[in-house]
Amino acid sequence: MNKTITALATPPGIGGIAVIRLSGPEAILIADKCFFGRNALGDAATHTIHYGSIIFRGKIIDNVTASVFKNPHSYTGEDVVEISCHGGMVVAGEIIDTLIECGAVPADPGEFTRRAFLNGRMDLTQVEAVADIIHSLSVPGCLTAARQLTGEFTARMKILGEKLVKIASLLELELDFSEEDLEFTDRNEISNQIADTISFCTELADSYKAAEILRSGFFVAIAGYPNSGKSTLFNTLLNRQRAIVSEIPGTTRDYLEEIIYINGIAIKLTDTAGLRESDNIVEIEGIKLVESVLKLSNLILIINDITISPEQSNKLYKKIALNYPDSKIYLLQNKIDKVDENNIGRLSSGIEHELKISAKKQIGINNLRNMLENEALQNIERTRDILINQRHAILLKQAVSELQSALYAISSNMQNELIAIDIRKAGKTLGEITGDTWNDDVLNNIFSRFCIGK
Ligand SMILES: Nc1nc2c(ncn2[C@@H]2O[C@H](COP(=O)(O)OP(=O)(O)OP(=O)(O)O)[C@@H](O)[C@H]2O)c(=O)[nH]1
Ligand SMILES: [Mg+2]
Repeated sequence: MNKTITALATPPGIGGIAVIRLSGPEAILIADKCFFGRNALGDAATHTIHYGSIIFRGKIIDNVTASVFKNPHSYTGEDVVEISCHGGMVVAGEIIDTLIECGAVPADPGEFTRRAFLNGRMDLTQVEAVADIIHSLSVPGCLTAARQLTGEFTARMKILGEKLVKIASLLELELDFSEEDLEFTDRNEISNQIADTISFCTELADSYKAAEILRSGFFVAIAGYPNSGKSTLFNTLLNRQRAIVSEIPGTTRDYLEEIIYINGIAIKLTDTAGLRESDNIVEIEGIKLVESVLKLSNLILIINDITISPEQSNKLYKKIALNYPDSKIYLLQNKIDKVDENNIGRLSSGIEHELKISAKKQIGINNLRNMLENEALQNIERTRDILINQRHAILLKQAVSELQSALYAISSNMQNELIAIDIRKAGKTLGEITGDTWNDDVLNNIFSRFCIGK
């Protein structure tokens, strides 16, 4: 039998109230050992709230409310009692200790949600949506995860899986009746349906990058030669003096990361060390780190000091464009406050994506913010209402390769049973996304992202 688990469900610390969760076959029995209200919780109807005191060994710990949810209509599918007590560092801890003395055990991270999955209250994509909501950094990310919680993604995967099973069954049926006069399913029709499924799955798998932007933010790196004004721009976009700025080239050594929000979209900004040939060991290390930052960036801003020359960074721009073909790159002509206004229009690098700014005097910064927002939005648009994660993307790609091998089998006139095997494999792979089939490793991996009490 499952043990009855307990944990704090709200963040620890000072707050109005704290909520303690208790779930398992003995949840109500254990709560009744220390909760004293007008009636015992054992007599309470499901989905009701009761006022009372937590009293243990003659000592009153707090006045609380207890909510009762009886199985199977609870978050975990088990009997659940949620105790709301006064917030703070002490009371909730005392109540949890009491519940443990009365027979509960401390919950592991994500154990409530894990039980919800094992009891069929949620499928795996919904479990993952819960984690995404908790960790969400941006409004659109949170809303997309919330939509996933309704089970829409699972429903779509189920329809796809059923379609594949139907095709496989048709092929196998032909095999059984091949001696008789059965009308053969049109191979072209089957190939078309498989090809449709392949393009749907590929598109979904490709939206993984966009989903990651919603999860963790749009990654923007600020790079360029020393002294071009990278740290000044970083501070300007952050609205505070976060990075050290100086007229000495090579000021920034480590990279600095901060998140800014533009209309609810999280943008992770990274200021990096100036790129140049150097024999200073610390600086060389800093320059190596820049490469690791650029690799992860969705967008790279190359800052050029226009007072030196508008074309000074062109070589750097081209090199970065070549090395990081997946990232969009903008050239920012900085320090335009130092240029004669009549000349600004004529000065250009000739590079298509170019903006003129003064990081120090805050000229052109609104333009830059709008550009960042538009670029982030363009990338996010590809999420198609579903937050694909790495696990989904790997399975989708696996299904695609299984379906491609089915297509190959059809085009080479292989036997039906061989074609059907590949199609069934793909169906099973899609089933793993929703958790029709799963193993402990998969679950442990998913729940490692959860906190205790969820
Ligand atoms: N006039 C003017 N000066 C600027 C502007 N942006 C930066 N500066 C100056 O340029 C110098 C270098 O600025 P930083 O922001 O430290 O440059 P950086 O690119 O971070 O330099 P490193 O970290 O050394 O690579 C400082 O003296 C800044 O005040 C600008 O828009 N206009
Ligand atoms: Mg700097």
